[in-house]
Amino acid sequence: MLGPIGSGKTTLCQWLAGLEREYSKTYSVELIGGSIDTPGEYIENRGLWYRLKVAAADAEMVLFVQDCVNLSNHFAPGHSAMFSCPVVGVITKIDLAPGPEAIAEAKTLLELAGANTCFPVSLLTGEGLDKLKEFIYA
Ligand SMILES: Nc1nc2c(ncn2[C@@H]2O[C@H](COP(=O)(O)OP(=O)(O)OP(=O)(O)O)[C@@H](O)[C@H]2O)c(=O)[nH]1
Ligand SMILES: [Mg+2]
Repeated sequence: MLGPIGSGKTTLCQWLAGLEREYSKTYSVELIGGSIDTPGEYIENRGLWYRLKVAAADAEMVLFVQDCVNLSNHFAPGHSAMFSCPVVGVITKIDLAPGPEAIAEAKTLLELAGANTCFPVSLLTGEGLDKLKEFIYA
């Protein structure tokens, strides 16, 4: 899981592992169920990108997580090229989206980063998670 601070990485890990959703700030790389969670600081600070590469060394898939409320762009164009496994985009907080254009903008950011398949989800209501899980575990 990789994405800006507060984008929903830990909450998504908790959903995927069937755990209670409980806010917990991520300070280091952590294993939650079958997911590798990373701190948002690792993408927001270029100097720490190498840590993401190390964290993803044994991953089968990388999820770029972007929420559609805070649309500040921390991904580089073609960011996915840094990883040797498939990269998928997850657009979170669709329950808070001010309108469909916010979701479309988040999708554009993820596509520019190289995540060509994107899943809009709400980690509050669970909307969209079935499709994402189907894709991940196929
Ligand atoms: N309404 C709503 N809240 C969400 C959603 N996803 C995450 N949140 C909330 O956003 C906050 C931050 O979520 P986290 O999962 O901790 O974010 P993170 O990406 O792990 O953040 P860092 O550990 O700081 O990098 C929490 O209070 C979550 O409950 C969503 O889809 N909808
Ligand atoms: Mg976290």
